[in-house]
Amino acid sequence: MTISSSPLATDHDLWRSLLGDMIRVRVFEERCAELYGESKIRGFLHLYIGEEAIASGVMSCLRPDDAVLATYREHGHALLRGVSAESIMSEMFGKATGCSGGRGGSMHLFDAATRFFGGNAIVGGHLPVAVGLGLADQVLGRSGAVTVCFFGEGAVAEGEFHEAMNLAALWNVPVLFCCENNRYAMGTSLRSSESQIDLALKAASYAIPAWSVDGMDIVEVHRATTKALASVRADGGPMFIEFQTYRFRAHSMFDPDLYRDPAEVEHWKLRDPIATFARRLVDEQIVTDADIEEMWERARAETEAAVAAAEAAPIEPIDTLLDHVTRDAEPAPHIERSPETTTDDEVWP
Ligand SMILES: Cc1ncc(C[n+]2csc(CCOP(=O)(O)OP(=O)(O)O)c2C)c(N)n1
Ligand SMILES: [Mg+2]
Repeated sequence: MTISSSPLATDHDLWRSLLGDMIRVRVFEERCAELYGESKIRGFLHLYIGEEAIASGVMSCLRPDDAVLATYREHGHALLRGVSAESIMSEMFGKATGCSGGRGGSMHLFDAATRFFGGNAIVGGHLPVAVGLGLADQVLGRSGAVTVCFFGEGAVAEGEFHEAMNLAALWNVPVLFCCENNRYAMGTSLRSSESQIDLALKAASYAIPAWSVDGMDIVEVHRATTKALASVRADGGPMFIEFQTYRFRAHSMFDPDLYRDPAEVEHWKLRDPIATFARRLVDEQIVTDADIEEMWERARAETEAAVAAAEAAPIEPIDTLLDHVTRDAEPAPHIERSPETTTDDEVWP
């Protein structure tokens, strides 16, 4: 699907706010990278830098009663869904005030109040969950509500992708599938792993209307999402958008990024969604350079306040350590324990 890049004659407030959204995500994540270097954030950390136009464009089209699911590269999605920077940062610090109580970390941000269903670390694992949420809306008659499911192109190699596409179409559930195709699944390029790399065609083969959109252009993202959501809300059935994008950083903080030609990375950086959109808005006299500098300043202030709150927050108290932990009341019958083995009951009260 191609949408012309005609001047942005109307909706100036919207375009300004979308630029501000992308900047918020960029600033937050650049700070996260620093904090990782200082071991304030530990475990895994997957940055979305370069892909901000997708979450910013899509999220701006959603209603409070919609549901959102994303992958482990989800800090920006959570932030733009309305989860506070403070509770996200605290979660990444493993603090009790984090949105998942400090138990999830970077990959497992959750927030029931904004219907943000993760933060999912298993590739493709949340697609069937999205279909289930959409089915619940349908069965409960919550007409017009849509479940929006973000996932990387690596998920198309998983069985869950195909199961989810099939059932979403078969049961006509209101899900918007947003495939963030950044061309690599860790170090594996799409070209080297899939015989069919037209991802919209894969979705269409399940009778789901599907488009491919430039994910580096927030105007295209916003316009395509607006149209797709209108269709899902009206007809109830699923839609699929492939957003073509690129991550500027390595897969995660552990990845030496040896599989990409540096020239390819530099080529994509020329299409930085923030820099290109900022230039366009200045050229079209929708914002000034001073407005843009103010957006960066505001985002820095928001992020620094979140860091300060996360630093000051308490770690999980020891007496809640076993909350949310479940186990079978009796050991499974096939497990034989030798007398020397410590039993569960000795460890867990
Ligand atoms: C089922 C499963 N297999 C393997 C992994 C290990 N893994 C973590 S991220 C990743 C790559 C996923 O790439 P993609 O879906 O394109 O998302 P991206 O990281 O590019 O945003 C893999 C294979 C996993 N988390 N889950
Ligand atoms: Mg990918």
